[in-house]
Amino acid sequence: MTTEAATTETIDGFQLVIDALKLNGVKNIYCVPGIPITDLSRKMQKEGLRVISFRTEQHAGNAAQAEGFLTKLPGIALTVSAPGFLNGLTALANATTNCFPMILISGSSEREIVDLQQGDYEEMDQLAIAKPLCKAAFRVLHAEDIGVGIARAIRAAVSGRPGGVYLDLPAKLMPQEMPKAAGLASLIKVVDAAPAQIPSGESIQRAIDLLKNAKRPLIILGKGAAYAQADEAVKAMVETSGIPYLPMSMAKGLLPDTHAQCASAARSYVLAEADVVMLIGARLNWLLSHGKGKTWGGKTPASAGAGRQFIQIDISPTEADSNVAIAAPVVGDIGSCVAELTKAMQASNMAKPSADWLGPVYEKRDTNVTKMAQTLTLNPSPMNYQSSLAVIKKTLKDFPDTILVNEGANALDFTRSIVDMYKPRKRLDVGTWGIMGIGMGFSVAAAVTTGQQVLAVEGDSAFGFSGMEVETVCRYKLPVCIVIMNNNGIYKGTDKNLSGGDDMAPTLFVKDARYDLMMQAFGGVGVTAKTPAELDAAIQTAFASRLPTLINAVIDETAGTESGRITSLNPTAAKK
Ligand code: OXT
Ligand code: ADP
Ligand code: MG
Repeated sequence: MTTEAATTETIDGFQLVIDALKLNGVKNIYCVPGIPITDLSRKMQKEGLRVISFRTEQHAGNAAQAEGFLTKLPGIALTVSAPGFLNGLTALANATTNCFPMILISGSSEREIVDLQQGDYEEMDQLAIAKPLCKAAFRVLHAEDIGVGIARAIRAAVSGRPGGVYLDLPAKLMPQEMPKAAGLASLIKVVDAAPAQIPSGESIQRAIDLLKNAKRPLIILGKGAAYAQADEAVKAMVETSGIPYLPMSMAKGLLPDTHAQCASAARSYVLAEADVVMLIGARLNWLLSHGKGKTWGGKTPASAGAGRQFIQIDISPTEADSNVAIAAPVVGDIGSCVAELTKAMQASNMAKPSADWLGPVYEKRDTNVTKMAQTLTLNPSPMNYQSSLAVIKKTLKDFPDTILVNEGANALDFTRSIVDMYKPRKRLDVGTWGIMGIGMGFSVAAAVTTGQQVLAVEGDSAFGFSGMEVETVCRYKLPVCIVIMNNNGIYKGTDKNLSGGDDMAPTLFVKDARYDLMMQAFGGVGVTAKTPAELDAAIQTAFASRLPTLINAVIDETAGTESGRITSLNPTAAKK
């Protein structure tokens, strides 16, 4: 190449976007192609990014947020303009709500036309619409700013409290050319995007003072603690303290659910009785009854003096006091905070909780575990949630590396309490919003990101939200085994049309639907299981072959409860 040719060599927006993502360790792109990002998706694949193409953007977005939770790096979703962008927004908002890092990159139409509302192809002011639903939103207009745009998006997604970020790339940006050397020099490899945040010594001391004076201490581990990937440090702190702990749903397995200090099976008891509660990466939102009321034994929290006291470890300095007074906020990253706490516990020779507290907690737990074990041995016909989930419980015990994806109402709640988890970040579910539709997107990302076997336990309604993505599972030949808890409807299959008319009740679906045939349509394995033995055999075959499999597990249609375990949030049902 002549010197003259070298100086005029150019690079375009497509290549700069790809190079910037690769430079920052991005490996997977979850997308739905179309104008204006079809060529971008093709070029990404050509350049070695794994491009996983979905049937609807919501599920591409769900995959991106699951990858974010599993890896601590932002998962990337790529969509077309207006309608595709809107389809991706539910996932972006859900990621932000759950504190999962992801970046939604959308192509968009011409700014000049959009701003004058002149009716461009798929015209929409996407940046303005995305802003309230995510942590940060950026638009790049010039090729030379692509490096900065992607660096800012990555930092915003993973630093501090993680969340969703929107990156708007107008169609005109992609073919823009600039001198190659300057273009490459404009790319930024983000350094230390989520820096350690060390808690102050005073905050640690305040927490230790509370714990030392506690008579009935409790630790609550949330999904932020699982996300933090500080597994050994959390384990060391919990074990040094000797304090019983409760895992929130997606923190199950951070320490094995069979751990001697796990109080899951005594949940109501410990929440009502504990006098000092240490929250680690868990918010006092609706899932914890906002820290007050009946769940908490009706005791009023107080920042000083009598009543229950809270310690809250969180990376967000504004989380404390959001629902009740937090007597000892510890602000920092979980790894650093729990390491400091362990040191302080050891240095001060902090005593373990007394038998007066541990005795009743573990007695209650053991009684409930025994009661549950008895229920699980029953083999009613038709199969119910308990007898089918006894099989899944055994599966997770035999294959603890399996990633369990779980959604539904009863299908969610029974699975959470029956199926023990043994390893961190192996349970992905409906999270903070209780959102249906995460099933197939989360399953695809779990398989793509980790290579592990995935088992998706789905209510039949829940599955319907992302059911078409079984084609995606089959197309990429992913080791995903889907079990549909088929009870013919939402919550149960026996509702009546209150008008007495011919239409089915709004909570019902076609009776005895053959979801297994959907899987067969795409070359996957589809099986119906009517007994625990048939379910077990089908799962064993799926795991041995690692073939995409869907098991239509026929559940007693009378077995469910309205809204599962959250009936109290549904005032009409609660009165029934
Ligand atoms: O201590 P006590 O005695 O209380 O007992 C507790 C534990 O101690 C004990 N336990 C154990 N015992 C023995 N051994 C072990 N190992 C053990 N572990 C625990 O068990 C009990 C219960 O324990 P748990 O679960 O820990 O405690 P609890 O009190 O339940 O916890 C409270 C919560 C709030 C933390 C918990 O309930 C929770 O996490 N809940 C999440 C609920 C949730 O998010 N639900 C999903 C949303 S419901 C609804 O909105 C649905 N929709 C509407 C809709 C949605 N969501 N999204 C969109 C986009 N559109 C619409 C729809 C459409 S659900 C739904 C579909 C439903 O139909 P499906 O067909 O899909 O599903 P089916 O119901 O199966 O038909
Ligand atoms: P759960 O639903 O399991 O109770 P939440 O989503 O309510 O969990 O809470 C997660 C919390 O974890 C959020 O408040 C978030 O700020 C916090 N968090 C996330 N990552 C970290 C981290 N690395 N260090 C400290 N806190 C974190
Ligand atoms: Mg159902």
